[in-house]
Amino acid sequence: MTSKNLGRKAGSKQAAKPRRPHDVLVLATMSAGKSSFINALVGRELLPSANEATTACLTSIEHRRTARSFRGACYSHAGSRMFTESDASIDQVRAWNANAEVKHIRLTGNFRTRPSLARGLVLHDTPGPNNSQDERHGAMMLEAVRTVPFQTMLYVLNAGQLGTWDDRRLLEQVRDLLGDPSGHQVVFILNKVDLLDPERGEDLAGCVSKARQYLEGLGFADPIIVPTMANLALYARKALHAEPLTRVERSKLRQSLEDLAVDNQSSLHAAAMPDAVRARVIRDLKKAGRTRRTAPDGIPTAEVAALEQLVVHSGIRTVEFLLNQPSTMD
Ligand SMILES: Nc1nc2c(ncn2[C@@H]2O[C@H](COP(=O)(O)OP(=O)(O)OP(=O)(O)O)[C@@H](O)[C@H]2O)c(=O)[nH]1
Ligand SMILES: [Mg+2]
Repeated sequence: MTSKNLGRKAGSKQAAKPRRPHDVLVLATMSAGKSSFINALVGRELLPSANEATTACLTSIEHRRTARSFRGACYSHAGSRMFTESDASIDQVRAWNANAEVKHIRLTGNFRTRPSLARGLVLHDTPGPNNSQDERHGAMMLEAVRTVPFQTMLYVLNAGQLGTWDDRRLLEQVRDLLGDPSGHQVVFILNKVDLLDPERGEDLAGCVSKARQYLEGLGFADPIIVPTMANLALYARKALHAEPLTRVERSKLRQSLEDLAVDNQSSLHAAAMPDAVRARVIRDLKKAGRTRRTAPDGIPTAEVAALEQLVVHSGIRTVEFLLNQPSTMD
């Protein structure tokens, strides 16, 4: 595999199938939550995430509905395949990511999303470029922007650190590299909104409006901004699959379910997006509230509806909808 086709394996069996490819490049400064966000979309903990420089390689994850497990392979800087795995786990991905000889990891599997995402979706995770310990992270991110044939860019903003110099520099770089922005769909993810404290004046609508001013000032006209809580969406999806959560994860999930019982629409109303998309997501929220889906082992049936509503409220469902319906953004 050469750096020219980092996104897709040319000549592979999948390329022969008729389908609409949709490559999505995920960019942000370090620790904004790119990998966490992708884990939430995939519905399982597949990519390592931590509050320090974590992702070191370009990691491409393709959604294949019929797959029973996540198949993986990693590639060297020279483009040769180094290792393969028929059932890749987060530990395997972590080991490949830590190997300095690995440049690119490819994974293929079924994203646990309801309703299912469109076929042909490939999410490309990149390293945060502002790692002062390792300049290769910045070079890797830039190479991904130049070589991945993406149609959509998800740019993750950290709601708790809006407008840092590093973020501004990266956005200016992205804007200049994109050239004509109308050639791509750009969706801004305003992640970690669970950290805002409305009682201290950090309200969500104000944060979205600040983000909008910031982005417009940098030349991104009328940006789509989706507030998200990637961590909570992943915890909810893990709970829905009866997967174990840590004590801290359980307590954060419980707290957000309590918050949701008080207010479950403000994040959807605060989002900067076309009204048609908002209306559709609010319909999904109501539908999730009425769900009668059988609960997996250990989850009270009543909680399934609340967990599904939390996934919608977390903003993840909005992004899934935007990815499934790119034309809504025209
Ligand atoms: N509170 C909160 N924390 C989050 C959220 N999303 C991610 N995090 C945390 O933020 C930290 C960084 O997340 P990552 O997903 O590793 O960030 P990244 O952008 O992939 O970082 P690099 O790969 O180093 O560039 C981790 O500790 C996550 O648990 C969120 O929605 N809310
Ligand atoms: Mg990462």
